[in-house]
Amino acid sequence: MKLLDLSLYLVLDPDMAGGVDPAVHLATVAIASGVTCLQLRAPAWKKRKLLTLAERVLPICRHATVPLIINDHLDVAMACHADGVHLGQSDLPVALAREWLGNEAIIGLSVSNRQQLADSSGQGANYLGVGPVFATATKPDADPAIGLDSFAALMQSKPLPVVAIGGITPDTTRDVIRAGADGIAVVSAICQSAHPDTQCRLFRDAIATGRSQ
Ligand code: TZP
Repeated sequence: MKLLDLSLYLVLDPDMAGGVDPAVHLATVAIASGVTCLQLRAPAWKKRKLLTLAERVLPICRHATVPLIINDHLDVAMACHADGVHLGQSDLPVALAREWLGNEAIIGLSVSNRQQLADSSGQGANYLGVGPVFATATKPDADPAIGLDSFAALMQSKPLPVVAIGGITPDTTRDVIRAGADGIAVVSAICQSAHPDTQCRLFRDAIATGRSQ
């Protein structure tokens, strides 16, 4: 597997970014500003359009050695030779993704409660996305927010590296890292920002502060 640095994990929503061209631009800016892992997540898009975007973003990621992960769609991940796939609890099983993508692929799994966290062990994922930590409008069908204290309690028995997701901003990043997250995954706070470069740097600073405390 490629080196997996979960520190600042951008979940790029191309609709939020303004479409295909703005999404490609955002990927470039975000990677130049400290994003360490990039996921494409376009729940409303047809696969062909997602594949087209992925094929444009992949060389940008490769140039910076930042892994490109595709949300949900194993076939799109395979078609564009992405570095991996991120799966939800109701997507195809991790074991199948591992079989199809091979040992080198990065496979992430979403987890939103203690039972799912315990069950995630041994499935073959490389990392977990745990959330929503805070309330978020980005995923209307998300489970209720876990809250910082319960998130910290979950981190006591994490079986794999964890990115925290859901409502995370530069202001809350330090606490989430101190609670035990290896990194943070962000959609709206970067995709809707008028200054994504500055925003990414604020996130990086907050991550560093959280780790130093
Ligand atoms: N999974 C759990 S919460 C969430 C996903 C994809 C959305 C997070 O988006 P935001 O805008 O960073 O709160």
